[in-house]
Amino acid sequence: MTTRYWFIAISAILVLGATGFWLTREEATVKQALPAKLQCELPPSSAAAPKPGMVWIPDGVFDMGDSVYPEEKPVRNVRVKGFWMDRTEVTNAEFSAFVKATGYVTVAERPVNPQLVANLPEDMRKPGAVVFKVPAQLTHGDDPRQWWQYIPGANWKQPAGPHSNIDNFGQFPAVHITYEDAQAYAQWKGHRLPTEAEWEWAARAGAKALPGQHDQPASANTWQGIFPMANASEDGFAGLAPVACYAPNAYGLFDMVGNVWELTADVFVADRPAVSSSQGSSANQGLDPDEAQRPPIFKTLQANSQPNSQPKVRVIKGGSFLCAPNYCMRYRAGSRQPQEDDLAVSHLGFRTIYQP
Ligand SMILES: [Ca+2]
Repeated sequence: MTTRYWFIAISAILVLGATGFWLTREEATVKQALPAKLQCELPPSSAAAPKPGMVWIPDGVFDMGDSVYPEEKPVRNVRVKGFWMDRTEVTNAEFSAFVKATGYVTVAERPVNPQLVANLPEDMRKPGAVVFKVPAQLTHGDDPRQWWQYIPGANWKQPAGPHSNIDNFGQFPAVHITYEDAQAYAQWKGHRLPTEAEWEWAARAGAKALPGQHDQPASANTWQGIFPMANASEDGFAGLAPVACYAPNAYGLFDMVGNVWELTADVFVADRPAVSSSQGSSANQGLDPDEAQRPPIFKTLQANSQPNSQPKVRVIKGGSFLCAPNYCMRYRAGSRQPQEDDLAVSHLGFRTIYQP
C-alpha cells in the first residue's frame, strides 16, 4: 500500500489557477517554430523485427557510471545480457490502449488514504500529481517549491490538471506515471522495466568506455538557458516533445537523453557498490546540490521502516526537458536520480524491455 506525504507549503499548492500552460498555447507556438531538421515522425519498425516497436540491444560489458555528480561514482565494470527495448518512451496513445483494455487506474488518480495523510493540507489529500511551472519570479533562493506544484486532478490524461487533456498529444510520452503504473503496463505487454545497468548500456549504444564529453546534447529535448526562469527552446520545445523528434542513437533508440526521465526497476542507493534490488534506500546521501531540480522531498509514512516493506525509491535515468547547464547536467547516459515510487510528476515517463 503506497501513501503520499508532502513537505510542501500550502501556499504553494493554492497557486494553481493557470494550469493550462501545459503544452497548450505556449507549446503550439514553439512547435510552429520547429527547426526545419525536426520531423517528429517515428520511422516504421523493421518488418523483420520480431518485436515491433522494439530494437535489439546486444550483450555487453561496459564501464557504468560517470564522474559529474557524486551519485554517479564510482565507475564500475558491468556485464549486461541482450534484450529488446522500446524504441521510444511509452506514448499517451500506447498508455491509453493499455487503460482501455484493462481499466487500469493510475496511482495519481486513486483516492488518498486519509489515515495516512491526516496531517496534510486539504488539497494534498486529493488525488493529484506534481507539475512543473515556470515561476513568475524567484523569491526563495533555490527552493524547488517555487517551480513544482502539487495539483489535485493532475494525472497522465490531465497532465496540467483538470483543465488540461491529451487529446492532441498521442505521440507525446505519457507522464505522471509511477513505478506501480509502469510495472502494470509492462506486465500487460509481457515486458518488464529495465534495470539501471540495462538502461545505461542501451543509452550508451555500444560505447564500452566512459564518455569524455559531458556537454549539453545538441540533438535532444533539454533546457537551453537559465533554469527555471529562461528557456530559449533552441531545441524546438519549451515543454515535452513528441517522441522521436531527434535522431536515434546507434541502437535505434530515441530520446534516451532528455524529454522525460525514465523509470528503472532498480532501488536507488546512493552508495553505488551497495546497489541491490533488495536493499533499503539511502537516497539523498551524497547527492549533488543540483538535485533542487527534483520535486521537493516527498515521504511515504511507511518508508522502509517496516519489515518486508517494499522499496520506495527507484533510479530514474536520462534527464528531462528541464535539465539545464546551470541545474541538472543529467542529459547523459550515466546520470541518475532518485524517484519516490508513489510520486507522479510531469517530467517522468518510462519505456519497457523484453528479454527472451
Ligand atoms: Ca527543450
